[in-house]
Amino acid sequence: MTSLLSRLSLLLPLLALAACDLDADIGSPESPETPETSGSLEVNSLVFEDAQQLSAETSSSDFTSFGDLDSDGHIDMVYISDSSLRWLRGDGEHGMVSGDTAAIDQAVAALAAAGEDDLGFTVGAGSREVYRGTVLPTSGGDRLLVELQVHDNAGTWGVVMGVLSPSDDGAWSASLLAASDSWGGLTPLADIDGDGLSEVIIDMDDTLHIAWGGAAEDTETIGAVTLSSIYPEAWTTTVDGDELGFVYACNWAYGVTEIWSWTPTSGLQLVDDTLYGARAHGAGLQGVASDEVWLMQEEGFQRFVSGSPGSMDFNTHDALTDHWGITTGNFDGSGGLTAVMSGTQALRIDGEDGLEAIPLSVPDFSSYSAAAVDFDGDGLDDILVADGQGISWLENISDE
Ligand SMILES: [Ca+2]
Ligand SMILES: [Ca+2]
Ligand SMILES: [Ca+2]
Repeated sequence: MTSLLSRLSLLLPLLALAACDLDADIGSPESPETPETSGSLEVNSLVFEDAQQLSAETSSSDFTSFGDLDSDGHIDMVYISDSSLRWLRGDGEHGMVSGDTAAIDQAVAALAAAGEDDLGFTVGAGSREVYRGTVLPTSGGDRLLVELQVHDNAGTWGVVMGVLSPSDDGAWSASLLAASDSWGGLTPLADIDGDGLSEVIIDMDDTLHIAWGGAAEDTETIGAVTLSSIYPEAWTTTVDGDELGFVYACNWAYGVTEIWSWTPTSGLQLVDDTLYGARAHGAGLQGVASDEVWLMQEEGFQRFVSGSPGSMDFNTHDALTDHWGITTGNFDGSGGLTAVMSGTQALRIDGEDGLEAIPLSVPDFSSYSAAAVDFDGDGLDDILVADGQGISWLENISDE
């Protein structure tokens, strides 16, 4: 286990970068089924402005997630640097400034301490590393999912995972969801039971649990997976008929290897364990309901087709020639998925017919560290690039 751990410690910063795009595909919360007739923003060519630097902060090797941590109506960016959670506040004037992390750091320390009973050891001084931080969209104030690797002074290690919640006075509180001596992950769901609070999936010890409302005291075990994954992804969507559930992609940092689905009626069902895809995508943020779930595999997209069990049968075939150079998001305002890569054509997924090419004008950017997010809130996802030069914004200025 020690050699695996040391290998993982080396790999984690790189793997986090690989996972960056996975969770940052933020689209419109509502995804119309038929954008042509819904009066949506859908545009038929994409135009992006030259890069504008938002911040000199560099985070090229960091996991990124987006939300509004201080409830001021402006999108903020959460990332990890030196094994700590950091955030950049969107200032509403096309800039980002470093957010104060003192209160968040205190809550992270409290979370680590809360895991000690389950782990059976005391977390040593300076032996706490955040390996993932994900925004949990929450009305009234976004919460944060935090995953920690901790050690005692003798080198025994474990994983502690929980939810950080903001309060009006700027303090953050920590709530423990799970602790274990093996790797696992958390991922946000939308509000499935309709009580107004998003749910959280806990993937730990080869078992999936739902923490209803993100509360440890309301946790339900829903079934076993082959192996708990460290960067799981899930999208809340209709899984079988009209029943809301989720599609779950196991990602052990090397790519998506298994897809599962769950509804209250059908429970946890294996959709496919024979695939291997670079990234899974919903048409929006993971904690927001999505009409569609896609897996990017080799040179095509595969779509989740609902059923009991569902399948990944719909395939766009070989439409993509360079899947490492693609950033996906709601770039056309339809709520569906659009893929942007270097060149003069973007690809739009048409649920019936596969992919449609549309004209594109975009400056060169490194898609490896890019994320889709509607930074200015105009309904069209923009591209944020986080690299050694800082954080840059490629504003989406496509016209209807
Ligand atoms: Ca904000
Ligand atoms: Ca709920
Ligand atoms: Ca925008």
